[in-house]
Amino acid sequence: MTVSTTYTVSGMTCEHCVASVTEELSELAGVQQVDVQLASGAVTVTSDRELGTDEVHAAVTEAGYQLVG
Ligand SMILES: [Cu+2]
Repeated sequence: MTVSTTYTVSGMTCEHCVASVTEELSELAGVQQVDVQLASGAVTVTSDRELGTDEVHAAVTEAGYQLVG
């Protein structure tokens, strides 16, 4: 199965932020692709399983940003 979920992350201001969020989310088990739109804060994560909001929240927090939706 393939699941794509779009989250909203606040606090990202540049490509370095995008790279940090992408790196942390990519480390979650089963994640295949992470697409970040810097302007809107939309982060789409594609994975081979359903991700828990808690683990996504933890990864975004670890990167230094806020999961707001
Ligand atoms: Cu930045």
